[in-house]
Formats: sequence, structure tokens, C-alpha cells
Amino acid sequence: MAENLSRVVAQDKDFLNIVNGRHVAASSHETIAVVCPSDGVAFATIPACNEHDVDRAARAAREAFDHGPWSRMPAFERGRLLTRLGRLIEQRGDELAALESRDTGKPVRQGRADVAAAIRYYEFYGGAADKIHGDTIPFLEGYTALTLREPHGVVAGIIPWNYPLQIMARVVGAALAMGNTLVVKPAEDASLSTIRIGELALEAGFPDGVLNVITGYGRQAGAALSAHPGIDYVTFTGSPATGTAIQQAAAGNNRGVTMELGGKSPQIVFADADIGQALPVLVNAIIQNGGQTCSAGSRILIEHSIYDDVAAAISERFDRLVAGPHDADLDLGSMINPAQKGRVENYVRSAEAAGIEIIARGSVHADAPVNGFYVAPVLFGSVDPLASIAREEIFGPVLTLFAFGDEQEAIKLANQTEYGLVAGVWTRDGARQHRVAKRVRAGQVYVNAYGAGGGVELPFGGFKKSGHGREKGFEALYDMSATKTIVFRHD
Ligand code: TXE
Repeated sequence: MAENLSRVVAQDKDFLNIVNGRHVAASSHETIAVVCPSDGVAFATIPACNEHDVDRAARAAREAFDHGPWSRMPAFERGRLLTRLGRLIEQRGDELAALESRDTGKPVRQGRADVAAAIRYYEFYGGAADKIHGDTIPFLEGYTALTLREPHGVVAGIIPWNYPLQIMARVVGAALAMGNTLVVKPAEDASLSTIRIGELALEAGFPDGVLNVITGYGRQAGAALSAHPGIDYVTFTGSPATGTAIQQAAAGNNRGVTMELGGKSPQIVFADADIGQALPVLVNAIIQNGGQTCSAGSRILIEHSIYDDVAAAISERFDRLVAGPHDADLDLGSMINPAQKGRVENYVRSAEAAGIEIIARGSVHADAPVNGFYVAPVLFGSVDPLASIAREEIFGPVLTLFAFGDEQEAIKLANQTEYGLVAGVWTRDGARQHRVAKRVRAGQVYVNAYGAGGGVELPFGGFKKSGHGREKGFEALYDMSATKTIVFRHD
């Protein structure tokens, strides 16, 4: 069992990793400073792991898979442990929400929503663990053929910084429910909550080595993990460029991958839509988490006849938006780091230089610390669909508006992107709802809604550059397992 499980996180300064049921430092004893994005001040450290640490974690997970009780444990017992982990998270909800918020710069309100979604993932996969089964297949006379779903073995989960609690939960829930063991590598910018979940998993009673959490830089720990020959499957959420590097590394060992690589998601607003219902959802879809959300609704396509009115209504809301410290309960927090802030500001500057009009701009709260990584929300009107702000994932509070003439043009504009993660369609016309939902190339399409609830039960993943494979819901359990066929001859 782990040492120091009763440590109070608020007093933690030097966080340690969880490997084989124990707290461990990096073998080099090197650390990474943990900076609060709200004020730019370092308040903790995490281990900076290298390939030796990765090897140690991968071996621990292998040992737990090959020789531990985990993969032979009845599925309902694995499920029970996942559910118990959910209960522990619920008990520590306030602490985890505060930690997530301080580590990422998101408002505590969003941290609480992340905790609630994480609990739901552990409940969902806890309940689903014993509900995935195979088939019997009509085959030759004198034979019986059947399939089983078997775990891949050791899974690596490489997690981004925008929703560490939630994304870890969907990975851990699906992978462990199916009997895999795991090495989780969170992002160097936001690792604290994932370490805490690793600790709580031990408290819940998960056997040593089943859930290992190692921190470090992507180019060092992440690269070593995705190339490690002891890893049987890699699941990744992050940028397309890093996704390509991870796939190449995993291909060196001929291993499978799930890739969730972001989006440039459209919301199509037809003239017959209930605009009152749509407006808060349209704005929230880009403001949530400061726009640092893979499913952010970053493009709004509006039918010509209502364009001016809808643009004015969105502008009015945008002008009132305020960014500020994570504990101030404002509309949005800060960007995760100075690089992300600079990236968002560059997009805004170059769009302005290219003559695209800013029609509304929120503000940064006057009392926000000057060293925080804040960006005021920006609304661009009448955007050229070929402009880079129309095509590239900005990952910040930057919303772009476009006008369209008819349904055909709306679908064309919606699909005029390399991505294909999520889309929203706003119309009262039932036939059109079906037509458009089918023709938009996105892994999830919402009609008269966008991103409702945590989406724990709903398969999630993209087409095109948004990646492949599916997370969430039952689909993730298929990604996290492989079919074994068994044939009996009995004549
Ligand atoms: O992402 P990376 P970054 C997008 C978003 C953002 C951009 C850059 O547009 O502006 O990516 O963010 C690990 N081998 N998204 O640079 O590099 C890294 O340590 C193995 C969209 O932070 O993709 C972290 O754990 N791993 C997105 C994780 O990959 C490597 C969420 C994500 O980092 C690695 C985040 C390597 N060579 C960013 N290099 C979404 N889809 O929601 C890095 N990592």
C-alpha cells in the first residue's frame, strides 16, 4: 500500500508519482515547477520522469496484468472498485475541485463540474464492467463458435491539461473495467489531480500496479511511454502533431491507439431556430474552460436573414464577459500557460491585421494579477471561411461568425474544415434536423443543444484530423479490449 495516504493536499508542495502502489520521486530526482495560471506563481513540484521511470511503471503494470489478481478478477469486482473510487472522489469533491482549479486556472465552478463528471465516469464504468459480453456465432455443423472481449494488457493513457480529472476518468474507467492495467502520463502543466486520483485508487483497494501515474515532459516521459515495447495500447487526447508522433512511436511496436485530437466545431443556426434557447448555449460553448476545450463550438454559422440580429445578441453577451482568477467565480479563468496565451493572442492579432472585424470583446477583471495568463474573449464577425481563424483550432475564447444562404451552403461551410469532432444544429424543422445531422461530418451532432450534460454515456471521438477510435459510453469498452474467437469441435 502507498505511504502517506492521509496527507492533506493543501499542504503538499512536492507531489510524488504513484508506481506499483507506492509514492515515488523521479529516479533523477528532477522536478517540474507547478505554476498557478491565475498569478504565475509556482506553488508545488511534480517529478520530471525519464525513460527509466517510464520503464519502471510499465513493468509494474505488466506484473500486475500478468501475475496480479486484476485480469482474472470477476468483472463485477473490478466494477465495484471503480464505483468505490467514484465515492472517494465524491467525498473529496471540494478538495479536488479546488486543486484542479488552482492547477489549471479554471473557475472553481468548472472544477466542481469536472469532479461531478469524473464521479459519473467511475459510476458508469463501474456499472458497465460486467455488462460487456461476446457472441455465439452460427458456424459449421459439429462446431460451436463464440467470442470473448479480452483486455489489451497494459494501456498507456496520455492526458492533456485542459480537463485532467475528466479525461483521466474516462480513460481509467474504460481501461480498468475491461481488465487492462494502466500507466497514466498527465500533462506537465496539470498533473496534480491525476496524482490524487492515483492515491485515491489505492485507498479504494485497487491492487498495486493496476493504476500507475507518472508525470513529466511530453517529449521525455510521454515519448518514452508511447514507444515502450511493454505497452499494448495507447490512448491519447491532445494536439494532432503530438498524436502523429505518438502513433509513429506506437507503430514501432505495432500497437493500437485511440486518438482524440481536437476540433473546429460548427454550430448552424437556421432562421426558424429558437434563438432565445440557443444564445446562452452558443456563447457558453466557446467560453467554457476559456475555450480550451476540444469540443469548443468555435464557429457559428448563421442564416443570412437573421445574421445581424443574432450577431448583435451574441456581441451584447460577449461585451459583458469577464476573465479573472480561478477563485473569483467569473465567466472564465486564464489560459493554461504563457505559450497558450501567446498563441491565442497571435491568432487575434493576425486576424485583425488581415482585416477581419472584431465586433465584441470581453475584458480581464481589473483586480486580476498582472502575471496571470489572461485573454479577454474576442468575437469576430463575417469571417472569411478560408482565414486561419476559421480553419485552425485556436483553443481560446475566440468565436467566429459566418453567414450562409441556404441549407446546402450551411452543410458545406460546416464541413469545410480538416476537423470533425462535434457539431450543433439549431432549427425547428424536423426533417431538416435529420438531414443536416446526417450530412455534417462530426463524431457527435447535437440538435437544438450542444454538449448537454457531461456526455459520459455518449460515444465521443472524431472524423478526419480529429482522430479515430471512440471514448466514453460503451464504445470505449470495445476500444479498450480485443475480440477473441474460440471454436469448439464436438462431433
Ligand atoms: O498539446 P500536446 P499542447 C491542442 C490545442 C493546443 C495545442 C498545444 O490546440 O493549443 O494542442 O497544446 C504529451 N510523445 N490541444 O502542446 O503536445 C504532453 O505531455 C508523447 C487539444 O499542450 O498534444 C501532454 O501530456 N506525449 C487537446 C499531452 O501529450 C507527448 C488538449 C498533450 O500535449 C509528446 C490539449 C510526445 N512527443 C491540447 N509531446 C484536446 N484534444 O482536447 C507532448 N506529449
